[in-house]
Amino acid sequence: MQELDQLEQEWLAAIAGAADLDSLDKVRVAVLGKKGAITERLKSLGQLPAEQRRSAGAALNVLKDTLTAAIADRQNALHVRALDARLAEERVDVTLPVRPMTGGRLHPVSQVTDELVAIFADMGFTVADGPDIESDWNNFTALNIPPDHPARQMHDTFYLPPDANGERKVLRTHTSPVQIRTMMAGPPPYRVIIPGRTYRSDSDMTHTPMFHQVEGLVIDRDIHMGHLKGCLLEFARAFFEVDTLKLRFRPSHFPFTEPSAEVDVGCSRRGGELKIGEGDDWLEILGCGMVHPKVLENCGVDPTQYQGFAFGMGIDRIAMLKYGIPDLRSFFDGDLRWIRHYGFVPLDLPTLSGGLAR
Ligand code: 2NL
Repeated sequence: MQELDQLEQEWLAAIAGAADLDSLDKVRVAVLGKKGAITERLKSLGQLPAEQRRSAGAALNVLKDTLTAAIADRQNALHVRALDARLAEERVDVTLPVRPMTGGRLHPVSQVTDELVAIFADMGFTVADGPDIESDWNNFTALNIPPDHPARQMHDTFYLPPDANGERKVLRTHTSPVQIRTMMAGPPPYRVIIPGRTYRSDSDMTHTPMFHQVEGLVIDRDIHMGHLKGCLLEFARAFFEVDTLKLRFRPSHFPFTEPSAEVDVGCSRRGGELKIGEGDDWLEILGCGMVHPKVLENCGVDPTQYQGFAFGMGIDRIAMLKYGIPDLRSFFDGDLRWIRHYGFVPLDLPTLSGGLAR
């Protein structure tokens, strides 16, 4: 008994002295574990004479309960202490003022992408994205561009080396494969826009091998070309910030839409200065059309029940038009003086209520 009292004092001291959860666990194993001191003593009770066995067993069990409770208490205390330490270390003073913005600027492509998202989100669109490296099927075949179609050569595609199955992946030539993925992933209705990087093997004054596109897709029962015109007119007026801006739809052709149209904005070029939204000149900004029934079919959408429109435009091009940037290739030079001149302050987020750009 004397011996147990002494052990109790020693072990309680060890528990109280454990500085962290790891050392506390070592004490627990040494005392209560499979080969722990209490466990071994309980096992050896059988060797005692019967008259001592009962009282010795009772005393050991009391000690075991005391130590178990002490360990649990200590564990709690250490948990709280660890949490307090973490909270103190990770404290953030949310009342601190924002660090003054001196250096960084948003690229006009990022700015215009944010503006597009703000405008279309306000109309109820969601934003989708997908990989830059695509299957031939998602990029061409599903879009009614079969293997021998001349559009494939027109696209000047970057092909990757064939994989083990002989499949040649491509750098997407437009963001349409993301619409294909969207339609394959679940049932209509769809109302999405997809801004992103696109690639074509083309490089001159007005083309870069990597460029940016935004495409939109609206599919539901009873969607018609009137919706297409209304949607794009609202977009163009919000984007160019001219309430009276006019659009002109010209018949065109794309393999994935029928009918198809190219869209011009009204503009003036008086005195060599381009002004968008006034005057009686026209400037092409995008292509669009009613989604071809074959494209819907390819994606498992029943064209007798659902139809709708799609559109696509070059983000780099509309950024140049809106912000008067003369040279496309300057977008990708990484010139600090250029980004200081044409860039945007990151904290001025484009919103419809607060203004798209300041
Ligand atoms: C342009 C023209 C366009 C589309 C893109 C599209 C996507 C699907 C189905 C049908 Cl999944 N159409 N996209 C439609 C018409 C025109 O882009 O000039 N882009 C720069």
